[in-house]
Amino acid sequence: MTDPLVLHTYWRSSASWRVRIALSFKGLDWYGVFHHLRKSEQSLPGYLSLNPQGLVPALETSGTVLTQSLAICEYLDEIWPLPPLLPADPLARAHVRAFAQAIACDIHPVQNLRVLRMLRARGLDQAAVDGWAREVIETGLAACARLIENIEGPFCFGHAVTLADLVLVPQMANARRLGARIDFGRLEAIETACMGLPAFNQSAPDRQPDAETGV
Ligand SMILES: N[C@@H](CCC(=O)N[C@@H](CS)C(=O)NCC(=O)O)C(=O)O
Repeated sequence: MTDPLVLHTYWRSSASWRVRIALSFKGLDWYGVFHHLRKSEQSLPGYLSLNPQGLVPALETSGTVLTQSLAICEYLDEIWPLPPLLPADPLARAHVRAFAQAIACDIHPVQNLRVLRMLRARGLDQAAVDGWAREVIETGLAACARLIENIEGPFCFGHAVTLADLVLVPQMANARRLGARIDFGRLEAIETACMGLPAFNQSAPDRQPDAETGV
């Protein structure tokens, strides 16, 4: 595996952040190609030829293009198994995946940029659109907190970082940016523990080369 890993990313994309954490957690070198989502660069023909969905992230590796952040993270975990992103026990793995998918499938897509743009295009004013995003995040994260309420930290599933943490931390940042109520003590404690690790804080949005200030 000698070809470079090329990540198509955007600094504030939470799905891209998941993959940036995974790459860093595995100690992998990569370089980024940046697509400015608010300028709709993800919809330009050149990028659509790589990812017909017009979404970031996408990862170029081994002569192909991988899409979907969770699929990318699991691919990285299979090729570079250490440190692992999933527990060894099948039941524990299923719980971790369920938590990750609760965010990646049931919260994030409903408050994604293109959905919020569609709502505005259909006549909702900005306050109503923001309220939609906040409600989706608050109800979704409250359910996530309950999913792990009986598990001791510091991370979602105990003493080891898992895929669940890679998905939770970027979603917490989205929640804060969109003004959602996130006083879910346990989730915030997990976020703090994760952000104390280089893989999380070095891959954070404001530390990316394409980061903008004041937006
Ligand atoms: N399920 C996809 C979601 C990807 C996604 O929604 N990416 C967002 C940024 S976080 C995006 O590219 N949005 C552009 C748009 O909505 O047009 C994944 O996990 O990779």
